Amino acid sequence: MVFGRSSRRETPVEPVTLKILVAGGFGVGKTTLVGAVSEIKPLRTEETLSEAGRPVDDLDGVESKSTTTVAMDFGRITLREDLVLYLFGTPGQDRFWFLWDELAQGALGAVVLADTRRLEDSFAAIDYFERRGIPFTVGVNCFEGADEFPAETVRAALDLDPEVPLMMCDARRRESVKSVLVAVVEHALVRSTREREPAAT
Ligand SMILES: Nc1nc2c(ncn2[C@@H]2O[C@H](COP(=O)(O)OP(=O)(O)OP(=O)(O)O)[C@@H](O)[C@H]2O)c(=O)[nH]1
Ligand SMILES: [Mg+2]
Repeated sequence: MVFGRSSRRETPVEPVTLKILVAGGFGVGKTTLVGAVSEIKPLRTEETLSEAGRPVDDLDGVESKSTTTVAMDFGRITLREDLVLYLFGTPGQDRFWFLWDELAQGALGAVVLADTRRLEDSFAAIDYFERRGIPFTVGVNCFEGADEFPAETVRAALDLDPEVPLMMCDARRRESVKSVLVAVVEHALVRSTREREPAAT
């Protein structure tokens, strides 16, 4: 038959879409991470760091940084044809904390990025997700020039629960970021399955 529609019509797969937050301290690489993996042009809300902001903007370790996120980053990545992640990068500076509750609504999980030169900057993000029971994975962003520490040392310094995954990553590399995102999704799924199972008697 020349005309007519194929009887073997493929039903398009409706992907599951999940919301993931990308959090962590100031200048730890959140905007870079979203930009590295997003398959759409990431939405950014960058403002120039000004001379006036110097007393409050702590640039130790990221001296070359010239802009900062003032609302959020937004990007999208298809992990599998039936699994799409929407990434929401948070602003790193304390003065934007009021935006977090809005951004966290409906999030399946989160990545907390950490920089070993300023680990304490990521404490607040870890506390935030722990308190709200939002599953998260820690990605240690390996900046050049930063001392390398074994994962166990970083884990102890961050006082992480044993079940929280921690991995080394490079926020500029797509494959590296993808592994962190897969870890977040897997961790969140394991946790939600466990919570749904009736407690063993
Ligand atoms: N060497 C190195 N530089 C990085 C890496 N990730 C980010 N950077 C640089 O670090 C700086 C900070 O990155 P951003 O992505 O803006 O950090 P952010 O966490 O979004 O910062 P805020 O939104 O201001 O909190 C930028 O100059 C990046 O180019 C990395 O893995 N290695
Ligand atoms: Mg940013």
